[in-house]
Amino acid sequence: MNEINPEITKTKIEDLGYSDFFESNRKKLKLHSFPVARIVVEYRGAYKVKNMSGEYLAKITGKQMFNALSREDYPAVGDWVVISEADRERAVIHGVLPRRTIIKRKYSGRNETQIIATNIDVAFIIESVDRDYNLNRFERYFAIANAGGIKPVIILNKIDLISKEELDSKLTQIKERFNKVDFIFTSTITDEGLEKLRTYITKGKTYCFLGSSGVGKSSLINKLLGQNIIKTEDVSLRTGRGKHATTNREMYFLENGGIVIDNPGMREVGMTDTSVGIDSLFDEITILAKKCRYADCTHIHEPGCEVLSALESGNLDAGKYSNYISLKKEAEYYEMTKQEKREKDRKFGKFIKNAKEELKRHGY
Ligand SMILES: Nc1nc2c(ncn2[C@@H]2O[C@H](COP(=O)(O)OP(=O)(O)O)[C@@H](O)[C@H]2O)c(=O)[nH]1
Ligand SMILES: [Mg+2]
Ligand SMILES: [Zn+2]
Repeated sequence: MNEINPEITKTKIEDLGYSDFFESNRKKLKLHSFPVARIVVEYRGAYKVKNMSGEYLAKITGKQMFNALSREDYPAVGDWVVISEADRERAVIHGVLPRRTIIKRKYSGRNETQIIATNIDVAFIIESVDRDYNLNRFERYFAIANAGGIKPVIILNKIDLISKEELDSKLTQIKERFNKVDFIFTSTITDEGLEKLRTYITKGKTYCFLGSSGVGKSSLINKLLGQNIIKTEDVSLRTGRGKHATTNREMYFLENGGIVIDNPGMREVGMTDTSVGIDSLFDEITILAKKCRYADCTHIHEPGCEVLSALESGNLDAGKYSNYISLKKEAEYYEMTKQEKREKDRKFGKFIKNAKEELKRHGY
């Protein structure tokens, strides 16, 4: 085997998004004898992982090791995992390193969450100016991003479809409602805004594209890649296959060193454990709420409620208020399973302990 210059190795793995955060956890968990790799695609029951040595098709093995207690314990796109190489094309995943950030959502109708992506720096929340445009939807995605500790940035796409006047009015609405969030207006037809989007993306950082299907996520990423690598809606329709039949959640590496993740079909956004996210998102309401007569005011019917009086006097936007209430309700519902979660965490700790013993037995 060739000697690898540690300096070069270090810069290379950082290009994939690796950092001291992951390295110190790898050491802490005594997993430093394993190579690390990043999950770049998630298939049904398998993953594509990438590191300095190349790409591998990887599977989880060892019942004991990956006796996952919930979907959240499984690797997701963006994760750093420890692997062992089976051969030049295949690898075995032994464990997931602790996540720095996470984007997750609730399954519709089920009390379970789905991890969309992990170890993300910025979430681009995309809507298109046509049928998809909805300010409340932005707010829902912000809650998801904020809850995961991720900075959201608005992308409004397909601006070629509307007049300058319509665009100006949307710009005013967005500025008024989300004065603290950055936004970019784009078109993959006229290339407007693409330069601004590019300057947002820096080397070694990971960006997740979120939004309903059809808004142009894949088209935008193709533009960033400089070639049509990802199938967009039209193309897959022409092949006669289902719209999302061939798309997986996948990570792409840009020439400027940025790392982007495309997401297939996001039909709806649900809430996860976002109570913290909601509060930071609606600071305006939180500040008012501090002055409510009752500390446990729900801001729905209580006398002496500052939120309601601001709403009546017109100082608080009605759309913002109703969105706040519905988000809060969803989050509260989700909170009910906290106890269950604690139990799960306890079991997970035990599972890690067993896994380590197993590793030792196998001479790692
Ligand atoms: N007019 C217009 N159409 C676009 C733009 N960006 C994407 N589209 C079209 O919108 C459709 C959906 O795009 P796609 O990238 O597959 O959306 P995704 O589902 O979010 O990945 C395709 O037909 C694209 O050609 C744009 O900026 N302007
Ligand atoms: Mg797509
Ligand atoms: Zn109140």
